Amino acid sequence: MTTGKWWQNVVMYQIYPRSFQDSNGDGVGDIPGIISRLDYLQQLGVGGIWLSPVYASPNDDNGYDISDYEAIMPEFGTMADMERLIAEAKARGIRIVMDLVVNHTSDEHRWFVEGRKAKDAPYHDFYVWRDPVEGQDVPNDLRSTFSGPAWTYDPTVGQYYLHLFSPKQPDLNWANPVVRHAVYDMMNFWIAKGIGGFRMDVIDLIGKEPDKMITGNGPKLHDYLQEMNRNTFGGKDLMTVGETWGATPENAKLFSDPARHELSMVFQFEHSGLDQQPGGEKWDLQPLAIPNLKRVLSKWQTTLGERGWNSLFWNNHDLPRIVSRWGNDQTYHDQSAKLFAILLHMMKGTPYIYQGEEIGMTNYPITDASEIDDIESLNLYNERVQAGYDPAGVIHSINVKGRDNARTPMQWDANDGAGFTTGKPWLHINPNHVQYNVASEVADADSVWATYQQLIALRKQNDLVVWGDYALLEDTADDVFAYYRTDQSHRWLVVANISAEPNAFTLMDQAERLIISNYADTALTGGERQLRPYEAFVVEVKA
Ligand code: TEU
Ligand code: CA
Repeated sequence: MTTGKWWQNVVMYQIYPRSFQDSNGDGVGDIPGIISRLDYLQQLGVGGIWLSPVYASPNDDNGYDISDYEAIMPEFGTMADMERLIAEAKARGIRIVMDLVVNHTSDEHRWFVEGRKAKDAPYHDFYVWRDPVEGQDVPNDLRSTFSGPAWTYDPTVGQYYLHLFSPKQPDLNWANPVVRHAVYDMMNFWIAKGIGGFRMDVIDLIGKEPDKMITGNGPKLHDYLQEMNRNTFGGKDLMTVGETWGATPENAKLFSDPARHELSMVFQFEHSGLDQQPGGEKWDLQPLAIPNLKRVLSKWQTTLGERGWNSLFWNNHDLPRIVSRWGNDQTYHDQSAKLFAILLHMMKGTPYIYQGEEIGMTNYPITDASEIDDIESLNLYNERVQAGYDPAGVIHSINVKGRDNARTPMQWDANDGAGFTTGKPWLHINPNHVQYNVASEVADADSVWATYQQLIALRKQNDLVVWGDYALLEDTADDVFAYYRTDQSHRWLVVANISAEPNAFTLMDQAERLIISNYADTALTGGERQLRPYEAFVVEVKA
């Protein structure tokens, strides 16, 4: 018996449509391709799909620059295909969560095309414009996430417009109520099509006050979200997850406390920044210290324990692959991929799997700048090389942190084209698809895939996984991450040795039953034991 909302009980699956499944040999994934893989997703057991953008777009940032919110990108299919996807998914118990990208549009969106015709043109005040100031290059020092200033001068208008991302992604002016209501109308258009909800791109930026240099968590942010809730999804059985790079456990409660009528949950990135130098950019690397990972994730688990709700993820289309990043994609590929799966899926919150994670897909190291596709990495490369950085060092950072790592095509089988396409793929396919692919993983009862399938089933069968209290086991070796989940009748102990070295661990409880493990012969005996490299297991212990 399940209680709570549907989105508290499911595991979500993110699809990056360009790279998931091509159906017509043009090398680009598409909606009919996704439909053809719904049976696969049902077999895996997921209850929802977060679909990265499928709207009309010139693809400056692969669909995160939308030129028409109510049209489908022709490369991906038609609106009829989209409606069929929603219906076919629903028939399999899977809801489609759309990506809502409303901090900005494409510069090719009709609103911007009209608005940039003149200062007094209709739609001009849909965007954030500032007059030039004598003696200043740009209105202020705000920077674009994709390098360079966040302001671009438009000679026709004689003003600068704001873009926190690329110049082809002008920021919408959320201070304008007409803009807000145009967005709500568009959301209602999609809600009427029967979708399951929205993932909201960089939603914590919409309350920005650029003149005060405030971008994230602006003063009006929560007012806007409550207004959006009232005008669109509020009171409906939909899920909403906000992408919030600046979230802290305290403000995450503001977003996700049901009494405030804002969002179901947010994606927080605190753990994701732990391998970056404090004060540096994501490219400025430092090794991950496991005690920090334990501290940060435990803080989120307990702060959002009673009010609010966590999202759980290692991967998405912006992040490097977890098995390459914090696991070991050489000697302990399967063990470490399974370890991160077990560690995350036993936590409290809604887990998200990013396509290919369930088969242990790895990063794709490039050797030359000509192999870069992503706008963020391309701009970074040019900026840093111009500034005198060693090109090989920049390529190294891109190999470790760049977004193309996550975007190589899905590895369905060992054939040329990896079962993704019969044509020339839009982005390089990882040659290790001959080893790591869906066909071989699904056929192997001991695979990474089988672990994900088992974890999803465990969540469905055990209320404890959804609702149980979380408590970190403090007294362990640095690299051992262990925690309890407890409800009225049961207690589970999760143990993970996040290291290629063995570590001692003392099982103090009386073990009743092994729930899942990534080594075939995990013993139930109590007392001290040596955990093997990347060993992870869950045992039910005496409560
Ligand atoms: O990402 C937000 C974002 O800020 C990322 O670009 C992030 O900063 C970067 O990967 C790390 O430096 C969202 C989308 O997920 C991303 O794909 C888009 O490019 C971005 O918004 C703009 O829409
Ligand atoms: Ca295609």
